[in-house]
Amino acid sequence: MPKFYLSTPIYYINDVPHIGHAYTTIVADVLARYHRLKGAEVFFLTGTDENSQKNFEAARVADERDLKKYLDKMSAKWQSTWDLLGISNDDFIRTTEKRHLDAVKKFWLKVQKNGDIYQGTYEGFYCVGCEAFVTETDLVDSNCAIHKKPAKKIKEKNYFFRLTNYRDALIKHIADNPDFIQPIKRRNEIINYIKDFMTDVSISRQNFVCGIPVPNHRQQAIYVWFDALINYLTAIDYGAKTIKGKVLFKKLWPADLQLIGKDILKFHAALWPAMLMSADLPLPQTIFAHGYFTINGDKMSKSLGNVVDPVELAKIYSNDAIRWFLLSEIKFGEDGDFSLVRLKDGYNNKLANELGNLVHRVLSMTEKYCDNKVPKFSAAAEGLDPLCEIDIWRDFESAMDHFRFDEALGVIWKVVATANQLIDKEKPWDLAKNDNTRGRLNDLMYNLLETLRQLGWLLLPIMPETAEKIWTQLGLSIEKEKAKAMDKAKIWGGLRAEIKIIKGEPIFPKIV
Ligand code: ME8
Repeated sequence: MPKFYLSTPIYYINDVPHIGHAYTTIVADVLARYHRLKGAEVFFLTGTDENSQKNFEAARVADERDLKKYLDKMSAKWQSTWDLLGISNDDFIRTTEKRHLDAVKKFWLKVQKNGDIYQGTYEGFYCVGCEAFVTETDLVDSNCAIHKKPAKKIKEKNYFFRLTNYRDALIKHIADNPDFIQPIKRRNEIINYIKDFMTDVSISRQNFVCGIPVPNHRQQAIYVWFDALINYLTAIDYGAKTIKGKVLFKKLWPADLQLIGKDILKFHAALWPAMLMSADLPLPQTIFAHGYFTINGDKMSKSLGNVVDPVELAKIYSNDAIRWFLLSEIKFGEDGDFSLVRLKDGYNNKLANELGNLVHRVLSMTEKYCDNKVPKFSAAAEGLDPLCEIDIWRDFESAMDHFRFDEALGVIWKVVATANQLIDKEKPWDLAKNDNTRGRLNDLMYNLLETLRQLGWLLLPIMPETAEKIWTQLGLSIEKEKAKAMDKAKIWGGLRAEIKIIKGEPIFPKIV
């Protein structure tokens, strides 16, 4: 069985998740479900980045003196958000866990042994918002250009990582492995950075209140990014001393896909692979940096009061509607805009009027014209060709395999539109009036019902709750249907005649 190890970034917990964090996590969930369908053993990781100054300051603002208590509370909030959104992660890593401390220690000692860590003095700026050492070119009037807050000037003795040792090896790896950094524009961006701007980086902070201590030098704490990146190894037991731990690591590493936003490209596409090279570990297959989106044209920010809470939104529209909107609205990899007006319009037009209405009308007609049962199918009559044929599946899988989720949804909606048109053309209400056309009516209805079953399969990774609702209304057992291998399930004709349908409420009720 092939394996598929994918991860999201681990998020800072100085605040609760917003729709931007949900975006990355939802896309990861879609891919995890898709690869499970294809029969892979999937390991889907997300979690929280906790040893950061940002979190420490947020705890103080929240008047929480006990940092651990604050971190426990916030991390639980993130995990519960993903639960409410139906995210199917296999593990949730916290960087304050013992397993992570062990992994970081092991990793540091290995890199140190390989000669890539040295002591030096860092003199320059640090932006707490970015949790990064920044240069004067990143500042506008002494403020960080992104966070609009003053960067702190610091001068301290700390440890450095010989990132520049890996300049040539990184360039070569990126050139030899076109899928390594995606999309292309991010690959070009990172090549420029590695060639022209990359320097050695400071990887510890002096006398620090939070952070994992440098092995054998407790006055220094490991820089939060050096610590955080290692989470991808920790979760598969890199730090474990037992044989069992080594099995998981051997099976799953290197990761197949690491999803990130473009804001953290440099850390993942330069520092991280260099760290892995230094620790004699293979590099992930693909690092995909998606774009950033704005809210109604503005950057999402607390001060603008436009931070969108994904859970509140899902309460109104449903989890699947949010998933559908994010994937169809924003071309994956590009920047985009999230508009509540477009969400509502899209929901009513595409989900309620097109998909929802197709399901409801087909089941209503089955109730009315076919005695509430799936009719027998005689033979493919002229003009009633299967709507989900090989080409549909091929186009769908090709879109999914290349991260083109908007196109994958386009394929699904092509089936929905064709089915709706077929009903309008064939007019089952007329076919039902005449005994001579009974056979054609049955063929038509079978065709439409089988299309719904297959739509369930196409929708399963992207809109899993909708897929299950469709199957339930078709009278299918969700468990039995899911237990089928995808290759078998997509063969036309899998719906058995005579099963009783269970028509329910419209799956996407209109929202006014
Ligand atoms: O950077 N549009 O955590 P973070 C799209 N802890 N995606 C967005 C977004 C937006 N407007 N806003 C946030 C960190 N994201 C580190 C990561 S990993 C070893 C350490 C998503 O809480 C996107 O995935 O700041 C981005 O990369 C991530 O949230 C940043 O999360």
